Amino acid sequence: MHALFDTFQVMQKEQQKLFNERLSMLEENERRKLYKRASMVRKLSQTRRKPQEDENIKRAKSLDEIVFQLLLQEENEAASGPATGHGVVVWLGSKTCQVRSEGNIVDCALSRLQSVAVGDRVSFRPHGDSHAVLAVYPRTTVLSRPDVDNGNVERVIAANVDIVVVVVSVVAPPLHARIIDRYMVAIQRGGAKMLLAVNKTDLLDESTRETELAKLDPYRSCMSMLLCSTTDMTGISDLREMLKGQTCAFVGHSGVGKSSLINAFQPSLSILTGSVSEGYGRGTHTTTASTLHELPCGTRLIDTPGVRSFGLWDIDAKGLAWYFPEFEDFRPNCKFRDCNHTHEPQCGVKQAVVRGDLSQARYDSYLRILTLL
Ligand SMILES: Nc1nc2c(ncn2[C@@H]2O[C@H](COP(=O)(O)OP(=O)(O)O)[C@@H](O)[C@H]2O)c(=O)[nH]1
Ligand SMILES: [Mg+2]
Ligand SMILES: [Zn+2]
Repeated sequence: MHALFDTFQVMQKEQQKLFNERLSMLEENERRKLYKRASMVRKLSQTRRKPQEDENIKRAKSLDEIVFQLLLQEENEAASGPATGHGVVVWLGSKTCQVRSEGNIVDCALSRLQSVAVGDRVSFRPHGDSHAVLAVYPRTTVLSRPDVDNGNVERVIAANVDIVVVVVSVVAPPLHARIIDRYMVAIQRGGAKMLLAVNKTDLLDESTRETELAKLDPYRSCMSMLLCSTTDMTGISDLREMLKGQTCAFVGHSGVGKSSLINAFQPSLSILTGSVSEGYGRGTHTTTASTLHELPCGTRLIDTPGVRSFGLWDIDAKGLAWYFPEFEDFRPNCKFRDCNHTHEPQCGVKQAVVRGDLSQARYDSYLRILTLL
């Protein structure tokens, strides 16, 4: 039996058990073939950025994931027959999802073991009075966070996204810059690009403008940033241009204007926003389920529910600095090759912070995240 699960946190316990069982039923050479196929699938799909030191650990983990997917796919096909269609998941409920396939919306039921995210490419076939998802194809990028109730389970917020638009607002709600650092780590880990959209700039006046926008100074040099407002349409045409033809997820705290921005893009969508009841009959004030909207121009926008906080998935203390790209220039000046930039003497990063070449706020963020890992 393979020594599989030391680093295997991605699947839930139940899935791990099932996976072990299935794998032990296979002959050694079948098992080898399956792993070979999985490694080819991964080569074709994986472009995620990873810290170099962690390469081996991460590799083993995601290969098992792919093997598990292949096993499930084979079983599903053996039980019910080959796929009748393919498409992209555009809406996800608790036991069902909607798949857009050749212009139609197909309702699919999900089994307990299937982990599907908005943006996933899937195959399906008719099953009972609905459809069943057969295979979830390997993801090119993900935006993940730990499950709020069970931190050992990965929650994929969106899959196969080119650009994640992190939306923050000024004044109401006031700018919370800390969440930007956390998103920036998770987005790089998952392989997408990042754009920071600073919304509600119409609320800034002479007295608040300078102090509010100064909070963003640490980010100007390390990410793309756009000031915008859905009230006076500042920045909307630039945003449209930057996101053209791409698949984009809008993320951030509640009330910052994610749904409003998507509406500003394409008013005919008329997504409900703000204090109006939205979602599926729950009477809440905000977006309750992620939804992918495909615009006539081909751009795909994923609206996501607001978050209270944003935890980090599968980031370890040793690799964290890799996700602070501006540290990289100063790393060669560290005395120790494996410097964590904390207590070590002769640390190039700390020296750069003291000289003012690196932002104190970003370095503080690094230390704060480090203590939580
Ligand atoms: N003043 C102002 N209000 C905005 C702007 N964008 C959105 N809002 C308001 O902010 C509230 C929350 O917007 P919503 O799009 O639902 O935020 P979400 O929770 O991030 O999706 C609503 O009342 C919107 O009308 C903006 O640019 N300026
Ligand atoms: Mg919303
Ligand atoms: Zn250092």
